[in-house]
Amino acid sequence: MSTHLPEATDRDPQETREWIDSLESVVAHEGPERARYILRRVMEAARLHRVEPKGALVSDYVNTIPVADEPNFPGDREMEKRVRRIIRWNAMAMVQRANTKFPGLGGHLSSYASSASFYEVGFNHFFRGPDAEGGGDLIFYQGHAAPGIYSRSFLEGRLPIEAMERFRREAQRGMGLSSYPHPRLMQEYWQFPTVSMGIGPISAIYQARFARYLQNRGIKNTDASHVWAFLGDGECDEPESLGQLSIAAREKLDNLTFVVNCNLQRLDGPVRGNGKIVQELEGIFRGAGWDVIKVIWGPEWDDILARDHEGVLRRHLNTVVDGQFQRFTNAPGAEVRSEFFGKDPRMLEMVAHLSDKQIEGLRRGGHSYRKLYAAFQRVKELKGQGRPVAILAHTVKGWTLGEGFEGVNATHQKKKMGADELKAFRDKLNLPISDASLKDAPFYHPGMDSPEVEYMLERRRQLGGVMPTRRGKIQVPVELPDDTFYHEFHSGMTKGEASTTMVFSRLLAKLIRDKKMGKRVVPIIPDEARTFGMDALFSQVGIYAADGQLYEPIDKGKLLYYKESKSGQVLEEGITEAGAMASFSAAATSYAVFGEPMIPFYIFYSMFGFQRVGDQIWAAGDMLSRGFLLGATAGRTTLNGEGLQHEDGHSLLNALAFTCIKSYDPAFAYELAVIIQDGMKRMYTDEENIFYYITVYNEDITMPPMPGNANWAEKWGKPESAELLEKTRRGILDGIYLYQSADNKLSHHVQLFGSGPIMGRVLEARDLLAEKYGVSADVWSVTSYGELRNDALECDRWNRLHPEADPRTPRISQALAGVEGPFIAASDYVKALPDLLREWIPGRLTSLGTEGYGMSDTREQLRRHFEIDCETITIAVLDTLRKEGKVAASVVAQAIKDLGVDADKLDPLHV
Ligand SMILES: Cc1ncc(C[n+]2csc(CCOP(=O)(O)OP(=O)(O)O)c2C)c(N)n1
Ligand SMILES: [Mg+2]
Repeated sequence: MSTHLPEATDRDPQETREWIDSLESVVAHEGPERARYILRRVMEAARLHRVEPKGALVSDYVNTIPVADEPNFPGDREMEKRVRRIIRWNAMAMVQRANTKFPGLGGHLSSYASSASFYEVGFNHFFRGPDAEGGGDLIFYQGHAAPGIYSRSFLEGRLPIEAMERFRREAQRGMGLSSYPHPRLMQEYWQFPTVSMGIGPISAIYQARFARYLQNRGIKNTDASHVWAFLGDGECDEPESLGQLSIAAREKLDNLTFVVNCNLQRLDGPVRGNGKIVQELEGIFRGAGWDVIKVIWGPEWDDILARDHEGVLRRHLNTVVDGQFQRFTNAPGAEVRSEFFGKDPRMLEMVAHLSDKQIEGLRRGGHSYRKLYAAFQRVKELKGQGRPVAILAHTVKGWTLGEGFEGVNATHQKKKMGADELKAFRDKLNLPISDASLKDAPFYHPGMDSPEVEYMLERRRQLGGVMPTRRGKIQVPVELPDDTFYHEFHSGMTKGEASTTMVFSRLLAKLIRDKKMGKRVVPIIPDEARTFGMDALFSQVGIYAADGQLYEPIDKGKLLYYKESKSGQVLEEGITEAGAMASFSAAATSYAVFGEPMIPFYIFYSMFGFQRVGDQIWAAGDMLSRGFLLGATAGRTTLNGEGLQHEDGHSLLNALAFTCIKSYDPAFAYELAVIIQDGMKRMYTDEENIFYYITVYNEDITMPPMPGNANWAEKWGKPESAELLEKTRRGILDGIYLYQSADNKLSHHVQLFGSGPIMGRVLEARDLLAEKYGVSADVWSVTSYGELRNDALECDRWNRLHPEADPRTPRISQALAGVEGPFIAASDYVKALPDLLREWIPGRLTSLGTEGYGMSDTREQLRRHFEIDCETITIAVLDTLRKEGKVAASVVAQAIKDLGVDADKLDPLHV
């Protein structure tokens, strides 16, 4: 990556010098524009001859902004320094005090210490607060820097000292401060969770894009709002950090800035000991189409670099690897002089006028207010150019914390300072904290009427208010469609078939067309719309494309053509579940971030949800997302030909661990409609901080009418029943309802649970059991094992803690009160799901499901393999009755034979 060419390899230095002299002469006499023009022409010629230099994306290891172009710093430098010092102290104190009183609580000193100046320049001069036009800027704070952000709020009078004392002690609700930015825990403070490395950066990109989406669709003017994402250089190792950079450039997101804290260290040691992380990142960002502003050296270097007429120092800076720079962090000036500058007598000459102490004081750029201000100001100037910007700021990890911290490999993990370190730190910061109290590392607040606090508050007033600030509630009511809107989905089909995916697609299209809330619907699809039969949406509402459509689509003229449009509604994300998930989070938190509630429906291959982007889903929960995740092509055997990397039989089990997610596995159209209708009400009217995961399948079935309604009554020759209709609705939402009871009880009677498409196999087994084996069955539709379990857990816990009160009865127990077992449950998901309810099932439970990797084959073969087809369910029922002592083993053995099931077939668990 380095552009460095060693002088030793120059065959003709005289000739080289002449070329350089000509260039310098053009710069001096005709200006930089002309020089740039000539260079571009020369490069064109070089390309023609195939001799263009490699690595041209990387510039020298010096500041991008020349000294001459640095603006004057407009703030009160001394005042801001004092503010910064107080914040630095308190950021240290909160970690120090927490760990002194409660060893093991943890926290970080070094990350904020290295990045304090970034934030302070931002807060005092750039970050626009919530009252600013467009709702202000959106800031992704580096997770481990949280103590510094709290300390600023403390100074501003937003956080009382009691809160500062409760860093990382949140069990007493409403009192403590969360370890990292967690909106879930501090709902009026943090906006974006950033601590799982990589999730902040990718979220920031899609947040900036979503701002444009709202703008281009005419929903909100977000033009003035800027997204700032602060991340670590180590964090850039994560694929999520850099993997989507190109979309930011493609979408011309000049409302987005990454500020990378390049302290050259991660947790264990150097980020690129043998390389140069800043240079590597510069190449990556530029290659992806970003502008890069490097802030490498502090002002102390200006004069030295100005003496580097031959470029010898620059070449040296280009070659010294990060591990070596790290070593110089704490080295005495004399050593830096001899080991660094001493590599060439010309470099020694450049620093000959400096004392060793002055050499020791040569700062890195990321600690210079002036240099950072210039970089941030340049970002502002670049707005309108259509490019996102990355500021790569060179810093020292643990800066100002003393020798035990600065640049040492263990610095990330150090939670406490020793007595001498505290004293040295206090002296360095020049704070009025007495020697006697030093050991306690007391918080320091100069008073709300002190000039420091008045200054910082005035700066914030000018910039639109204090930050971070999160709006917790929906400000614009969402008018949801009434019951009649859903009736068509409740009525079932008399002929033809549909899959739940098709039903969902129709429901979504109808929601989009709704006059009142339709515009708030955000369909998100990662290159899979055709798979899900949703491509009609492309022409109906258009695919969002910031540039509109610059070409004539190949299918133009057809009814369903590929329509891209600036006001398009569909987010067709391409093949990036991570990107799509980031879009989901942006849309799902728009109610809080932009004050515009949006309703995302993100539909994806269910296999590529929880297990692929699970951590992002977790973060979406942290962010208090509201919306719908649709796990399509669901079911281990229903998606049949695709094999073990596609066929999902466990995402519903994954979903259970995400307690803010309501997960459902509907079998029928009306179940799906009931769940979505209720979900929208809960999230957008009742303001519950939940979101949904619903599995939808691609197996076509004839959708039945909803028990209780007119079509149902007609079909079964029964009276219409509003009561039954409501009971069914409630049951669907609770997780279980009686779908069909047996007309007549036969010699044996069982209860069958079915979910998703396996409900069809359960119904077949019911018929076979009645016909051949004298077994009758009631059939229950289980729409959510997860919901039932969570409710049961909640009741049990409440009862345990209120032993003298009337006990609460779990919904599963209410539904099955007086029902006699045994119970046999089957779904296209793992047996572990029904097993989770075992404790509350009033009788013997046999769980059937799809543990195992699976394979590709027809649905019939796969269902036989996993033992969830009609015959294997029948055998399981008979065997359950055998265990109950109701049928003989020989009956089961005979059934195995008669039904053609191979008793010695492969156990699916082992495939
Ligand atoms: C996904 C993930 N993996 C691992 C960690 C643990 N971790 C926390 S901070 C850190 C090092 C961070 O280094 P860097 O990004 O360079 O930040 P800085 O040096 O500014 O502290 C690691 C590995 C994490 N938070 N998230
Ligand atoms: Mg780092």
